[in-house]
Amino acid sequence: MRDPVTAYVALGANLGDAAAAVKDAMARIAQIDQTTLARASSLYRSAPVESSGPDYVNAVVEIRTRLAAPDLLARLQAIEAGAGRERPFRNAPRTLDLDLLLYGSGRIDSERLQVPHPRMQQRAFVLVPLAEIAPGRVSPAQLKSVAGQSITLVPSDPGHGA
Ligand code: A4P
Ligand code: MG
Repeated sequence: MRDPVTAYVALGANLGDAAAAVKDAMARIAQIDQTTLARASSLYRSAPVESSGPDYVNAVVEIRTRLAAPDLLARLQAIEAGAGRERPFRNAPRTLDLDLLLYGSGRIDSERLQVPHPRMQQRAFVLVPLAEIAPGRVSPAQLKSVAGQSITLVPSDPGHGA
């Protein structure tokens, strides 16, 4: 059996109850076989970047998984489908988007999967939550380069154990 790999998954949603969709997705990621949820960032709100519709809710989770990266992607896509994700066009508003950001120190460049995620360095909605849970993975210079993009913490609701 392969050793567990530390991986990071970005979560995003901007249709319906986006915060609930992101929290529910975190719970589903924790249930993926051969995988444990190690850390979850706070929830953040950000304006759509190269996309449309309402503000997004974004977060990042750290997992440890024994699944190979393509198998992990398949599990993530099944969770997206279960959340009612439709794909009318690229970057369409979405009920749930799960992107594999990092898979250990691996580099993957296949048609279906590119890791590290090719657009993560340009996006505050990825780098800010990633820096919260994995500060060693994001440099101050990288954070500074996206500082012009507005992103705010979603107030947590203590009544619901958040
Ligand atoms: N794919 C390749 N590499 C990966 C990877 N590392 N993780 C392939 C996940 N999937 C990967 O993705 C299309 C195909 O990318 C998949 O079939 C998979 O084989 P998709 O989720 O179906 O399509 P998409 O969401 O339109 O593309 P993608 O790449 O997820 O979009 P982006 O570039 O990530 O942008 N603004 C804010 N504020 N917050 C957001 O969360 N998200 C996007 C999505 C745009 N603007 C946003 C946000
Ligand atoms: Mg995606």
